[in-house]
Amino acid sequence: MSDLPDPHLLLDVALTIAREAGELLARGREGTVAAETTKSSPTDVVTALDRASEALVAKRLGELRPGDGLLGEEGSDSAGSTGVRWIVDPLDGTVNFLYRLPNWAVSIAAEVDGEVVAGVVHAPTLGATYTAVRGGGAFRDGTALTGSTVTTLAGALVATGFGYLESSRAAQAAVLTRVVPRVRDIRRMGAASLDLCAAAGGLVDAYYERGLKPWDHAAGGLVAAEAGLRVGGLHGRPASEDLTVAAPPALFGPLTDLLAEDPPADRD
Ligand code: LIP
Repeated sequence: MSDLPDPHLLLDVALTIAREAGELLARGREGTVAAETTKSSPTDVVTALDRASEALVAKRLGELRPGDGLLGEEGSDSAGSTGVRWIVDPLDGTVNFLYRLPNWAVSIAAEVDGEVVAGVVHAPTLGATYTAVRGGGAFRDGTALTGSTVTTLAGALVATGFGYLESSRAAQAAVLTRVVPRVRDIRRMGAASLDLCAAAGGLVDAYYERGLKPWDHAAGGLVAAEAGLRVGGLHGRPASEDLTVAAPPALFGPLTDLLAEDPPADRD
């Protein structure tokens, strides 16, 4: 696959499509939105707009990047034949969207030969668009991002999240009872892609969550890494469903040590 595309070109494609999907969602949000069906639990809802957004993204990728693969939260799963695969959360923060809270986004990442090389997290209601290209830095609406410089857990404002299964939430709450006394405070904002971008922009000092799927962290993880944060899991592993942590290098070790105190029994 000698003629792999320039990541900046992939970013342009992701930006164009994220804006179109964001517009469809923002317009749809003006009307009545209801849960159409559920997935892993009664509170893990899917709206018609989650599906419409993914359908739009799939159609446009087919037009602009024929032959590329696609992995989407709402079921798209094709390997493609070009060496490029798109990893898409068509509406991250679905529950926020349902409750008319502003913290939701379209998250689109381009992966080349298994490595994420470009990502966009577009949040119309927040008026924010985060972008990154591997080795090219991270930006919010064109302004370069550098993460937090906080070096102690006690001084760290930490974002996190919880799954949709009761058993996972119970285990995550048990971890939280250990984390809260050891950090400055916790923020629960409801969309992993935006939590990772908030850490990239220093709106929080660090983020961790168990149970994330690739579409939850692919684009936001690149934004956080390109802003200078260390992004990964336990024991040197990459970010995954077991654990996703984004933190300044000085905080990454202490935070993962704190999280490693609890066996990862809490997967969705
Ligand atoms: C959400 C994640 C969030 C997590 C929620 C949910 P969704 O994704 O972004 O971090 O805490 O449980 O998984 O379902 O809105 O695409």
